[in-house]
Amino acid sequence: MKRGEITRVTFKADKAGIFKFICRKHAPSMQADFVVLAKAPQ
Ligand SMILES: [Cu+2]
Repeated sequence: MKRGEITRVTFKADKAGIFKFICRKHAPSMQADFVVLAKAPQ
């Protein structure tokens, strides 16, 4: 992804958990967590 641009990405979130993603250019100050919730029981 490029700075300042809106980008669309797709992925398969098939595992619940907290996943860290970082900006390589500004690591370690620019990072975030991506949270995938478990599927609700049906
Ligand atoms: Cu950055």
